Amino acid sequence: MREHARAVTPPDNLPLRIGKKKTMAAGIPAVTSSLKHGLQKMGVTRTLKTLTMVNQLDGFDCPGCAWPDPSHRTQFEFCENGAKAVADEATKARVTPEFFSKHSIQSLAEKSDYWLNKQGRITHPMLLKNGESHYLPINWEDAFELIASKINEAKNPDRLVFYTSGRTSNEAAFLYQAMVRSIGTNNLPDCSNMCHESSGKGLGGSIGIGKGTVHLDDFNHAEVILVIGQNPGTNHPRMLTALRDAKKNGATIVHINPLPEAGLERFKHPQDYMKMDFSSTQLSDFHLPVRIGGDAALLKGFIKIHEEIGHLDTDFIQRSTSGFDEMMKNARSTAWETITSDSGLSHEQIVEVGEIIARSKATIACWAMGLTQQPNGVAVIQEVVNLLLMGGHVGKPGAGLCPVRGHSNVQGDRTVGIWEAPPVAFLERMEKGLNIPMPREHGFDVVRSIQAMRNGIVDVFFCMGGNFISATPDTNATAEGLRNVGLTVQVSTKLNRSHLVTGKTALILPCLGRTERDMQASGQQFVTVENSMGIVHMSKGTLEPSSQLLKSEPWIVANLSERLFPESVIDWKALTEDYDAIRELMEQSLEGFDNYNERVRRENGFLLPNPPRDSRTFSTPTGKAHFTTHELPNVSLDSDQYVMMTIRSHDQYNTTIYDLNDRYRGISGNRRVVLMNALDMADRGWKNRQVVSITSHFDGKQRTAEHWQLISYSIPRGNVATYFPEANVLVPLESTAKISNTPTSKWIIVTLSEATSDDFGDEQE
Ligand SMILES: Nc1nc2c(c(=O)[nH]1)N[C@H]1C(S)=C(S)[C@@H](COP(=O)(O)OP(=O)(O)OC[C@H]3O[C@@H](n4cnc5c(=O)[nH]c(N)nc54)[C@H](O)[C@@H]3O)O[C@H]1N2
Ligand SMILES: Nc1nc2c(c(=O)[nH]1)N[C@H]1C(S)=C(S)[C@@H](COP(=O)(O)OP(=O)(O)OC[C@H]3O[C@@H](n4cnc5c(=O)[nH]c(N)nc54)[C@H](O)[C@@H]3O)O[C@H]1N2
Ligand SMILES: [Mo]
Repeated sequence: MREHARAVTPPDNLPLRIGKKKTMAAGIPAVTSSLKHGLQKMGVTRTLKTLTMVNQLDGFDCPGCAWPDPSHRTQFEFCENGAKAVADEATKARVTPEFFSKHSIQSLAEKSDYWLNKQGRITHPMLLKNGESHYLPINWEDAFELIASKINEAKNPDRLVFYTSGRTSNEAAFLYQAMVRSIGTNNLPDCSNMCHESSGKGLGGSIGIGKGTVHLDDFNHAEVILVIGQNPGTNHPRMLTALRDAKKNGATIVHINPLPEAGLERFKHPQDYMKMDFSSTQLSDFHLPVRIGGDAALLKGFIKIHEEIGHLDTDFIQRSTSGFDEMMKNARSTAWETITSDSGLSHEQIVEVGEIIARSKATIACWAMGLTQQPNGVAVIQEVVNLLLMGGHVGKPGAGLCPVRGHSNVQGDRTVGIWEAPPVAFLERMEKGLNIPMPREHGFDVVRSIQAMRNGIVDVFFCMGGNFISATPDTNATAEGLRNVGLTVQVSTKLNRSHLVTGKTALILPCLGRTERDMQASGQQFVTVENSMGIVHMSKGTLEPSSQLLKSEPWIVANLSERLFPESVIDWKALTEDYDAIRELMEQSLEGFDNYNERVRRENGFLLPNPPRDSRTFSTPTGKAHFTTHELPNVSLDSDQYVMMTIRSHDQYNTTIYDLNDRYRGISGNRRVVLMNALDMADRGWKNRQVVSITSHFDGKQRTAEHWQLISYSIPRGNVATYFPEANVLVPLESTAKISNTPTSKWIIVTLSEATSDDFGDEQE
C-alpha cells in the first residue's frame, strides 16, 4: 500500500508581518505588483506580449474573473490580479517527467501549495500506478485506453463522476457534458456547487432565471449600488472602474460587509497615472459592518423602511409579481430588536441607508460569496430580490440584480450543460440536437460526490481543471473519499495538491491554457466564454504552448469519447479539427445560440436572452416574479463560540497561492492567521500573534486545526476570519446551505483555545 500524501498544505513558515491596513485599492502598488509577477515569471518580452492581449478583441479572455469587458477597450484591459493570473499561466517554469522522477508524491505533499504552484506548467501526461509513489510519463493513447477501460469496467454509469472547474471553455464543456451524458449519468458536479449555486437557485425561484439582470452600462445610470458580501478590490478589481464611473455619475455606493475591504474605500485607477491624474476616488458612501450571517435581518430592516417611506412600484408589483402581501406581513412582524441584534447594526445606521434605498429610482444589488456560502444562502439572496422588486428595480435602466461570478467561464459552463440537476426541457433539446438519449435522474453535486466516494461507490473520478482536494470542505474527509476511488484523472495546467491526494491509480493530463495558441487540422482555433452579464464572446490564445505535448480541452474530450463510443452518431474527430463544427452542434442543441458562429465573431460577441432584463417578463410557472417569505436564520451562539468565515487573500486565486501577501489587509509572510476583534481578544487576554487552536462544531462533531496566529482586526465582535484553503479542514462536509447544498464556508461555528503544542501537523490523520 502506498503511504498517504498529506492533504492539508504545510505552512510556509515565513515570519508573519502585520502592517497597516490600506484604505486605497490599485494605484501605483498595483502597477508594480502586476509587473513584478509578470517579469519574475515570464521575462520582459513575454510580459508585454501577453499583457497587451488580455481581454482584447483578438486576444484571450482574462482567466482572472468573470467581470465583463467594456465595449470600448483600452490597450490595457486588465487589472493587477488578472495580470497575476496570466503570469501564473504563462510562466516559463516547467514541471517535467524528470521533476516527477526526482520527487515522490509524499515528498511533494510536504511542500506548501505556494511552492507547488511555483514549479510551473506540467509538460507531459503522467501516470501514478496503483501502490507506486512516483508519477511516470505515459503517452496520450495509453492514457485514453486506461480511462476508457476503467469507465467500461464500471458496473453502472452512476459510479463515474465528472467534475468541472469554471475556466473550461464553452466548447470543451459542451463536449464534456455530451460525453458524460452519453455514458449515461448526470454526475456533473462543478465549482459552482461551492460558489454561486445559491444565487442560481435563489434567482431561478424568484425571477425564473438563475442569472443576473444587469448590463455593464447600467452602472452608469444607477442611483444606488449595494455591494454585499464581496471584496471586489481583490477578487474583481475591474469592477472598481465601473463603480468609479457610477460614482462620477452621482451613484451612492453602499458596502455591506463585516470587513472594511480596501477597494471599496478609495480607488485609484492605475491607468490614470498615464494621464497624469493622481487623484483617487472615494467609492463607498456607507460601510455597514454587518455581522456574519446578519444580512437577512438587515434586508428585512430595509424592506420595512421601504414600506414606511413609500415609493413602491405598485403598478409593477400588481401586474408582474406575486407573494408581496405575505412577504410584507412577515417583514412587518419582525421586531427591530431582532434586526439590530442579528445584524449587529444600529437602528439609525439601517434607517439612514434604508431611506436612500427606498427613494432610489434605480438600484443595483451586487453580491458574491458573503451571501452564497451561508446556511440560508438561497433565502438571503431571495431577500435581496424582494427588496429590489419592491421598487421595481428589475428590467429597467440603471437597476437590477448582479451576482458577481467567480471563475471566468463558470456561467458559460452551466449554460452549455455542466449541471448535475438539468431541467427536463434542457435535456430534451440536447437530445434532439445530439441525437443521443440522455439520463433524467439527477446526479451528484460536489458534496454528494464526496459522500459517494467515502461510501466507496465511485470507480472513476475525472476532473476537468480545478483542485478538488483543496477547494472542497472538510479536507480530511475529502481525502479519505478520493483515496477510495479506483482511478482519478486531472486535466490540469499547473501542479496542485489534487495530483498528490489521489485515487488508487491517477493520471495527469496536461492541457493548453487560455493564453496559448490552439492549432488543429484546420488551423488556429478560438474558443468562447460567457461573462457574468451573459455576453458570449471569443477567446484566442496567442502564446506558443508551454510544451509540444499539451492538448486542448476539446481535443482531450473528443479523443476520449472516440474511444468510448466507436459507433457514435457524433463524428468526434471532425469536431476537433475545426471548432466551428462544435459550435454548430451547440447551436442545434442549446437555447439562444442561433447563428452562433456568425454572432460570436462580432465585435464584443452577443448577449444571451434574459427575459427579466430584456422585457421584464418572468419564466416562472406563474409567469410572475415571486416575493418569497423566509424566517430569519438562527444566528445565536454559545458564549464561548465565534462564527468563522473563510476568505481569499489578495495574492491567491482560489487554491492557487501566487504569493504570501495580503497587501490591502496589511498581512504578509504567513497565511495561518485568524482575524479577530480587539475587544474579543482583550476579553481572553490575547495579543497579536497569540497562537491558538481552532475547533469547529457541527452536529455534535468537532474538527480541530492547530497553530494559528491571531491578528487584531476591524471585524464585528463574535466573528473571526481565516484564509481558504488552509481552513477548509474545519468546514464540516454536512454543513451546507438549504436547497443549494453549497458548503457554508462563511458560517463555521468555532471555539478558540491557546495552543498547547507547536506542532503544525496535528490536524492530519
Ligand atoms: N484575485 C482573485 N480573484 C478572484 C478569485 C480569487 O481567489 N482571487 N476567485 C474568483 C472566484 S471563483 C470567486 S467565487 C470570486 C469570489 O469573490 P468574493 O466573494 O469577493 O471572495 P471572498 O474572499 O470569498 O470574499 C467574500 C467577502 O464576503 C464577506 N463576507 C463574509 N461573510 C459575510 C456575511 O455574512 N455577510 C456579508 N455581507 N459579507 C460577508 C467577506 O468579508 C469578504 O469580503 O472571486 C473570483 N475572482
Ligand atoms: N473554505 C472555502 N472553500 C472554498 C471557497 C471559499 O470561499 N472558502 N470558495 C469556493 C469557490 S467560490 C470556488 S469557485 C472553488 C474553486 O475550486 P476549483 O475551481 O476546483 O479550484 P481552483 O483553485 O480555481 O483550481 C486551480 C487549478 O486549476 C487548474 N487550471 C487552471 N487553468 C486551467 C485551464 O485552463 N484548464 C484546466 N483544465 N485546468 C486549469 C490548475 O491546475 C490549478 O491548479 O473553491 C471553493 N472553495
Ligand atoms: Mo467561485
